[in-house]
Amino acid sequence: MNRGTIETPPSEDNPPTIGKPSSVAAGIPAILSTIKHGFSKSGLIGSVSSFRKVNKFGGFDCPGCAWPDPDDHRTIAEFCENGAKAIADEATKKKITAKFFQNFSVSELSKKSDQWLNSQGRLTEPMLLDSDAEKYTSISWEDAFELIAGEMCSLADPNQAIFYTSGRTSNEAAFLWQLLARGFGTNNLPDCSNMCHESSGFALSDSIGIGKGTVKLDDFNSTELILVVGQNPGTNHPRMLTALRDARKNGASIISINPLIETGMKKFKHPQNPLEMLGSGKEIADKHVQIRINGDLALFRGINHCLVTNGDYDSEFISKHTSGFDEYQKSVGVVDWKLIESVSGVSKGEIENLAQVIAQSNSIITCWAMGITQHHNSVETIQEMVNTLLLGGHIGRKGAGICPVRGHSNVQGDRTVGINHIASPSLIESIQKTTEINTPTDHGYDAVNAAQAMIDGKGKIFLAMGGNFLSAMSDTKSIAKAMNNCELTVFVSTKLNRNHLITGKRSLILPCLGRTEIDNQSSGHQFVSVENSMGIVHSSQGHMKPASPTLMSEPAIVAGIASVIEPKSPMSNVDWNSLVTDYDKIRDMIEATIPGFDNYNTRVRTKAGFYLPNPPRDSLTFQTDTRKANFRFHSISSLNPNVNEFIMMTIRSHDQYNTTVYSGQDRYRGIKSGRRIVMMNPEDARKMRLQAGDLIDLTSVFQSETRKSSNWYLVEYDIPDGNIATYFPEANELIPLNSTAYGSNTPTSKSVIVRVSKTHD
Ligand SMILES: Nc1nc2c(c(=O)[nH]1)N[C@H]1C(S)=C(S)[C@@H](COP(=O)(O)OP(=O)(O)OC[C@H]3O[C@@H](n4cnc5c(=O)[nH]c(N)nc54)[C@H](O)[C@@H]3O)O[C@H]1N2
Ligand SMILES: Nc1nc2c(c(=O)[nH]1)N[C@H]1C(S)=C(S)[C@@H](COP(=O)(O)OP(=O)(O)OC[C@H]3O[C@@H](n4cnc5c(=O)[nH]c(N)nc54)[C@H](O)[C@@H]3O)O[C@H]1N2
Ligand SMILES: [Mo]
Repeated sequence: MNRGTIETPPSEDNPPTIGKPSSVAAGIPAILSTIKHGFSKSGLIGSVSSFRKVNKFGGFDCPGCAWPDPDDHRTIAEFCENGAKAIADEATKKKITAKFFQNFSVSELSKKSDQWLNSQGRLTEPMLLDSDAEKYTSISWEDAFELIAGEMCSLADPNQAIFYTSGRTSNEAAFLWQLLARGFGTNNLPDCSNMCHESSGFALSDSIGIGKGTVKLDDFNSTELILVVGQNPGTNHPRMLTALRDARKNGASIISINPLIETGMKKFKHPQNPLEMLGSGKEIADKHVQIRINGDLALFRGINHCLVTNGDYDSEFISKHTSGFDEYQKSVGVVDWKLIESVSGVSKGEIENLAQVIAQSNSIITCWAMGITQHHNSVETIQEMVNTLLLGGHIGRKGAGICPVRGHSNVQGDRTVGINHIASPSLIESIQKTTEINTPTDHGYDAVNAAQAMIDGKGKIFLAMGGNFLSAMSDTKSIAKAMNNCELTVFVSTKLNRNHLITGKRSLILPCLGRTEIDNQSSGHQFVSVENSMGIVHSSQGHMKPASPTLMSEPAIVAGIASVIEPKSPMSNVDWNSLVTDYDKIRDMIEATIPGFDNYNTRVRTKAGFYLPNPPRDSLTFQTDTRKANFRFHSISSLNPNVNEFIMMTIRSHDQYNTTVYSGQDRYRGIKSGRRIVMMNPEDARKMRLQAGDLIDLTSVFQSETRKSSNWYLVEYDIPDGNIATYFPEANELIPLNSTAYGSNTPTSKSVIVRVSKTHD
């Protein structure tokens, strides 16, 4: 039988076209790009009405990222160029119907590019790929739910089912999803967090007793210093640039620590400020520290060494609120500067200067994202960055704190309402109380372990609430094997992606409503709720006509599956279908189960929503083993590539949303077309006898394994020597499945050792 494959990645026939990186982010090009995306994809009327509602009180939450909106005011449009792309992509007028699937077999579709798949439009009908079929065909919602329930109830062990979640899912849908998994009898709840900020959650829970940040947006207005580490806000969190610009206006210094000098950190023109639009843009970062990939633990060790040995620390805060300082002081007292300089690529003098700036700042915010979380030593690095803040007492103080900047717009909320492969005793107890579900106590699979279980034949049904597990995960070929090993794969999705084509024996696509669309249930027009990066829970309500009358909402799909399972294999006292007639009932159940949601239905209806409790921020209370914030010490580890090996990071371009590719352009970095590119330092290229435009092969080396990927074009770029950059998801096949961060088990998407050779050498 001929099914989809990943053996022939769609290659690019032409070399990339390259210009100069931009010096200013946003401004006129961003507005033009916004208009182009909004108008061409969803039509004039649709785009104007959807942009008007985005991130406004009573409107819908922008699906672009998890950056918060101001508490008390919203500017004319609290959205950005890339949020607009995400909205236009969902609001597209193009549709995929059953006829589309008659025209193409999955094998044919699997040979198309990611950009082509996404551009075919919204999924509109439930589709089944049957055991021996080569094409998807229509199926009714009832039959789809019967099929899923039938397969699930015939499993020998509930742990053979895996329930994946991507971070766009609302609190309401996510809460029901984890109830279904746990009611069915498993904690197999991997989610995109496992590939994203899991390292942050893991490190922070141990250091400060909560796996979240400790700042509010308002803290950016009164801070003296902001460190932006391993993050590219100009592309991935453009609304953050407004906060950075305002912080600078108020006198804050901003330091960017990144192997690349990203455009958003150079200059910014606010698209809604006419005066700024006329000028040459406001400077953002005062300083760029062009660190080597994976050099951050060494850099912060050097900084903390200086702070401790110079006596630049807050003894009162340390003795009152922290534990472990004495041992930490001893351990950082002696450092190997040669090692620090070679691993970080930053000189001792520069590190001493940074330490001085830090010592002199009365309030510091440290922000980070994927440049920090996707390495072997991410947890160690994050704990060392937290140590810097603990030394100066920068927690629970105005203008200061920890700020991991989340990615998917509700990834933090999904975790809060129970999407977690580990169920805490208190969660187990409260779920039992509200639903009579007996949650198993064993840990379930995270993303990497779920993939391994499917490869080993232990996982037989893979159900995905959104996302694109195949392309988002490391080691694409292994994940394809994992998918093919399943009896059934089920995808609740809005757009077509590669995972729909690399499936189990049988596969279902269940098309759902998106954020922008009206969700009508029997009690009327519903809203959902989400939590942003700073712990604010607020409502999100769609206003657009759904792409098709056949679409179901995510909560209704979960209830549809659960209510067919319930009589076959009783699991709870939940009346699933009644819950989704009115989402207030789901919120009541969340309130009864999850701490911090008191008066949920009332408070979520207030203008800007409400803050969830945050003990370190609110009262300097730390729910750790010592009941204090912990200093943790870890030795500096490094990757040690051999001569002629490079450390590769896989990053996002300006024209993609994770695995959704909008175009081959990366405007801010000056890439006009081409995604199969390798950014390399010109000096390294010369040493390797390579030049821009050469076609090259990449071979990753991990333990005794190698993985090869061909057809990459060389681009000379300002990146530290010994480092290269490629785009995610094209380069994911090079990242070994078992190459993960200690503690968090996150794939090391920013730390891959590769060899580079000219194709056909
Ligand atoms: N438009 C758009 N917005 C998005 C997304 C999207 O794909 N498109 N994705 C969303 C999601 S899920 C997430 S998680 C976020 C991701 O947001 P980011 O974390 O900003 O995304 P990446 O492109 O992975 O960028 C990582 C940055 O870290 C730097 N870096 C890499 N390795 C290192 C290192 O070792 N040390 C340091 N100091 N820096 C390093 C890279 O040069 C790059 O600038 O964005 C969210 N928002
Ligand atoms: N090499 C490498 N790999 C990475 C990363 C990296 O930096 N480098 N980053 C990692 C990170 S940070 C993340 S978060 C993951 C992302 O992993 P995922 O969240 O699994 O991937 P996405 O590409 O965001 O998922 C896109 C799909 O979600 C579906 N979708 C969109 N909106 C909705 C909706 O409202 N409801 C439903 N049900 N479906 C919807 C669409 O069908 C779309 O095709 O990738 C990770 N993988
Ligand atoms: Mo993410």
